[in-house]
Amino acid sequence: MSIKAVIFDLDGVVVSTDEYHYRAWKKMADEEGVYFDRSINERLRGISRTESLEIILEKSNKKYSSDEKLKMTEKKNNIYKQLLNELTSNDILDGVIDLLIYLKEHNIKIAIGSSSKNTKMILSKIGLENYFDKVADGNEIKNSKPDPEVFLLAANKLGIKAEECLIVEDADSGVEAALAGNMKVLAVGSASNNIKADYRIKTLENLNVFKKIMKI
Ligand code: B16
Ligand code: MG
Repeated sequence: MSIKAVIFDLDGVVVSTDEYHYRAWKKMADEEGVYFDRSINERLRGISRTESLEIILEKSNKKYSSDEKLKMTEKKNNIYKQLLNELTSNDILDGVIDLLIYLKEHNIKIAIGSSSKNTKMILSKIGLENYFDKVADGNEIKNSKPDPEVFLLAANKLGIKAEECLIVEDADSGVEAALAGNMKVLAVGSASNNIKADYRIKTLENLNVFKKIMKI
């Protein structure tokens, strides 16, 4: 089966917002007196905001009400959005633009499949708001990665069968989601050692990898 569409995760694949997520959660956790570090942060890749908070609160003995939890996710998101003010096209990760141009030249459809509810704002800040054929994000789904919902939604919007899509992911939860959706998956960055992925690569700078996968 040949690949007709590539669906990109956003945070950690197209743009380096993952560091901003870390800094925002860290500030929120410090203010609440909850322990948080970079290894816990790694578990949050691809996971929704509310589920991320539950993982962070595993380190706390205190019981929080749903109202308190809502306030904590709001606080984190406000800090995160403030940090995103600094975001420009310079934050697009190496190799991404060349790859998108290459795929468009070869009539491969491109989409975003992200758990983030800030997807549209981020795409606008980095100047790619009109670049993708379709965008599926955290505002449109009930179940975040490792559930395949966001990727299946993106494929559906593109009108391409799941098995004809290649997912590009930096999170183990996203690799699981792609496989659960019967899609091919290329793991990059933090997920590049994930042996469950069909393909693995450290960064997106090498177009030859795509030439082989896509047979174009
Ligand atoms: P937000 P992705 C995910 O985006 C991030 O990896 C994850 O760390 C974050 O918690 C999630 O989006 C929700 O983000 O708080 O902006 O709605 O990697 O699926 O593009
Ligand atoms: Mg990601």
